[in-house]
Amino acid sequence: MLKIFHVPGTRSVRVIWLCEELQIPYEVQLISFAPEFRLSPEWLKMNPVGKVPAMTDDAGLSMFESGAMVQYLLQTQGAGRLEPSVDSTEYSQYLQWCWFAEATFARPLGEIVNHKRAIPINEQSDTAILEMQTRSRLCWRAVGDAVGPEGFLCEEFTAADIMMGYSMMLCDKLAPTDESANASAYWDRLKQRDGFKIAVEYGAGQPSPL
Ligand SMILES: N[C@@H](CCC(=O)N[C@@H](CS)C(=O)NCC(=O)O)C(=O)O
Repeated sequence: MLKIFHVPGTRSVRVIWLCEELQIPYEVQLISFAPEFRLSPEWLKMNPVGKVPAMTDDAGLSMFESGAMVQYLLQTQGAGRLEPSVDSTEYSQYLQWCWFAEATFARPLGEIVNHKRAIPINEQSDTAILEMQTRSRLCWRAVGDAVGPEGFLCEEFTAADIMMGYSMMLCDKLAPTDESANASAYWDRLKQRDGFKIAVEYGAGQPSPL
């Protein structure tokens, strides 16, 4: 059985959402986001930099990077679902958006979280937050331009939309904007998916870094 270590509002949402879409059995273990827990020797064995999420199974699997978990589950249990085939013309775009979601879009958003949580608020951090919001909104608009008024990142809904959905959620909270009607409508479409709704319900009401 897969076990997903989860804190509400964090990237484990992606993994739970994917399991729901693919109907992969899993269990969720809620953990604390307190630095004392995340930096404990016990948790550092699960995630060597003290972050969330982590995922294990009964056969010795142990992973700590959300995008890699998504890719691993697709390859081992996806049977071709939720990703275009490697020889399709859209496969390169699929990969690009998966990586963009975490490497480019989530990066300034993560900095906003850090500045709000861990760095004392002063004039410098305010300036940094504004700068990171501008960078995040650029990504929000780029996604809107890519999906158009009714679409997804590929011809159909794929795991790239799950990767991006978490980044859209962060942006909506930390750098909200109505600059792209397409992006706002896309975010509304993602929020309506049952898998997303279930993923964000785990631990709702518990402390969250968002
Ligand atoms: N690239 C990593 C990022 C992990 C990450 O930044 N997790 C956040 C929560 S969503 C965290 O634990 N932040 C705590 C910190 O950076 O101190 C992934 O996708 O799993």
